[in-house]
Amino acid sequence: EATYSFKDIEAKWGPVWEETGVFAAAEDDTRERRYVLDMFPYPSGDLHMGHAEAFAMGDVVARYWRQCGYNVLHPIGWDSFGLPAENAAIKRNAHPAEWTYKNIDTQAASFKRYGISADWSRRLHTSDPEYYRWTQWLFARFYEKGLAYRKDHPVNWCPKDQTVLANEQVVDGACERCGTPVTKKSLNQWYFRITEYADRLLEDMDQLKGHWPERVLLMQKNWIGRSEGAHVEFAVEAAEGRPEQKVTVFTTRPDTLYGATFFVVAADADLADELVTEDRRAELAAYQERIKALSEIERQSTEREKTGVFTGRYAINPLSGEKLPVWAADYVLADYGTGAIMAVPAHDQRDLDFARAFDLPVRAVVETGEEDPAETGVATAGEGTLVNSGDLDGLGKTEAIARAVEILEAAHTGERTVNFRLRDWLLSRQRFWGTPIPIVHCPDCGEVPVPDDQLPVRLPEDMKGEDLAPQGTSPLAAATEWVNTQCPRCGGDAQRDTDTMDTFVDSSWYFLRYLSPDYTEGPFDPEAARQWMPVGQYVGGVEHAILHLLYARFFTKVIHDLGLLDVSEPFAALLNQGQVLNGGKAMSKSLGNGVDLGEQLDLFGVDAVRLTMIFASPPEDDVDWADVSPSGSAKFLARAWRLAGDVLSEPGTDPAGGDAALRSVTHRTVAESAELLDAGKFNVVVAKLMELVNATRKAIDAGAGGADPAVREAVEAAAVILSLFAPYTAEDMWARLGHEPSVANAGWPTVDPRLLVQDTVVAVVQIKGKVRDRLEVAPDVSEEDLREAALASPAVQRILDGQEPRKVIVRAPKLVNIVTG
Ligand code: ANZ
Ligand code: ZN
Repeated sequence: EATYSFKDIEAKWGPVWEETGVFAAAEDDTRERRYVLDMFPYPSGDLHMGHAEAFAMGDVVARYWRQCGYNVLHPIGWDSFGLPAENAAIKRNAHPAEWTYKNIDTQAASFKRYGISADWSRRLHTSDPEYYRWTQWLFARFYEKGLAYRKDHPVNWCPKDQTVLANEQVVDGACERCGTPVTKKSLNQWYFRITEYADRLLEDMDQLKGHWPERVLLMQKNWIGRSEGAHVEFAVEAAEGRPEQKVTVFTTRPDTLYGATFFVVAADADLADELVTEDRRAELAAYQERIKALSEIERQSTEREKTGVFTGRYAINPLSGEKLPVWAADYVLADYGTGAIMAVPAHDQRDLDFARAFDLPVRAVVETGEEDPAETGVATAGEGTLVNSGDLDGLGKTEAIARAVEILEAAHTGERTVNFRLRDWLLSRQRFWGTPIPIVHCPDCGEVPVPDDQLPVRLPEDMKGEDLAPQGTSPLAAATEWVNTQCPRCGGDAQRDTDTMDTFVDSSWYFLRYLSPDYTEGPFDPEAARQWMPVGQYVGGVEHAILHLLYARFFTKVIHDLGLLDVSEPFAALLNQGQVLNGGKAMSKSLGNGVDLGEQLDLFGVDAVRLTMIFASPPEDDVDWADVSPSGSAKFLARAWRLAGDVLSEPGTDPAGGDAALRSVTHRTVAESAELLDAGKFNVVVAKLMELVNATRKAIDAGAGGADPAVREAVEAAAVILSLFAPYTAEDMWARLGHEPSVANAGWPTVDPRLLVQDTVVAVVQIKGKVRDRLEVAPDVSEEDLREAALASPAVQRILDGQEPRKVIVRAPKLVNIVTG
């Protein structure tokens, strides 16, 4: 008897797959195309357990679709620009490319060992000049459309990393990477005008409903943060030599205008400095100094005591004509809405807290039936009837909003508007290892894009170690030879832009480059995109729920608008796989609970690790490695593999006439597995497969013997289903069954519907020991279902006559005994 050795079969089949290129997508129009994509990895060290989980999931889909006969595209590549490479290079006095490409090689070897059915011929790295040439080309198109622009802006600045951080890279006021408290700094930065696409990014989520996780859609929606409301213009009265000035506020509640009792501008906005009277300027400056140290979270915290300073000015309410004192405070944010608000303390909690802190009046204008906010300190935000509000009196909230807007519009002091929480995408990074921004600054011509035929603007190759150390400006600024260039427009002396792009730019379009990785006329071949897009299944971690996915959706829409792409949503379906934990906690260096993937593979084999990942839980749930049993998986694989050695009939033997019970199990397993795979319940498929393997072993031992053609049918089906989870074992079974490689293209077994009909058994229902009904049920009916069926029986109900049974004893599938009285 041959014995199962994962080492032997891994060594045998890996090279065969590599040489025959079985997983390459074909230029084949006879089959429907499907695109399966895993979020590409960042090359930090070797693959880890998280990669193993995510890529096992994506591979199930790719392999399943291949078995179903689709022409499957399942590419692989690396997101290879970024800070860790740069930091490693500084430490080792090397060029970041060295570290990056060494790690990529390590990971690529591990992916091959892991048996990922990837099309290696399309491999890409975002740090290759052939790739970033097109990232720059796309930037140029964005620039032409006014979607890439520069502005001075206070930015989040990490004093330790000496770099600008996007809002989302600031966690609780600290740098996401190093934990240093973030400060503000004003810099001239590049932005993408993603806000122009806010509405479409929101609306098009309708296409994704039901195909993307609900919570991801919700996170995107909140991030975009659409608010309907109005702009209302207030005139701030002239004071001590200062002219009258119009200031607009954004409000979602124009119905509450008569309840405004004061006015607040963001203390750190220029507007505060413009408005403040001379005698109060020093006080404002001191206040501004104090709030600089606070994070946005702290500023908006409802726990914190409200702070602020009076500006000495008054604003006139455009509806009531009332004079409202203008304050500067930190709870109003400079970069949301207009940076100024009308404060309605009766109906807005933040305003009420402020009013109580500074003894400002509180006037309710919506009668909600709740207690007086001035007394309770709790603002009333609910529906109600307008009071104390002139023409609005007696109206409900919705009508009052409409009426208020009408009045304001007629008087040209306001209008309906929509405001978004989404900000433009800050893409400049003052770092070296990224895509250079393809712009030249000319003293005469200003900003000049580098012409397409001069792309890529390559990174200098002679910088390393300390050259890359963060200085506040980009390290590229010190590369004089690189920086000094000729203006593409006038030929005069000019300088290159020294910022590089946020690596999220690189990853916003990589899924398009895979379609035609060698294409030289553009970032991708539009014809290939017509054939392959959108991605049919995208797989990756929920940590990318907001930014990466939003940016990729934005890029897709812009590229669509450029006329290069039919679709305007890149990912038709999304799966967020769970995390791999150990002992109920995420693996981490500090907890010392890391599990080394390589060691697991050495111990149990690739297939056992992959099968364990899949079997442990539904794909979107976490897997606790402390609770799973790769050795159990390995035993199961050996059991399945041995079956292939017991098959005595020839390939192609007609299974008709074989063991009927086994055939029924086989066909039901195949049919149910297909349904479960379509529904993403991969773990249940493994359970079904285990049952099939057990049933087959039983059938062989019970007398059918290995010559029974139903046994071959069962083992072949098992090998095909197993190929989704344990490709090496399945491939070897397939060979032992007398077939040519690869099992990956064997084709999903055809189901004979006649064999799906399950036998039924008769369950007897007794009441107080007397037989009252007989029910036809499935042999594997659950106790619960049988109990329910028995109690629902008309015969039983007639006798019970509304009485609650005292006890129901269920012995599935044969007997239900109901005890009454
Ligand atoms: C008056 C009012 C009365 C408001 C009321 C609310 C309730 P969302 O829904 O998040 O868009 N606001 C506007 N700009 C702000 C800023 N820069 N910083 C802090 N708060 C700001 O919130 C819109 C509401 O938040 C606006 O409507 C404004 O307060 C406040 F009973 O205006 B409201
Ligand atoms: Zn010029």
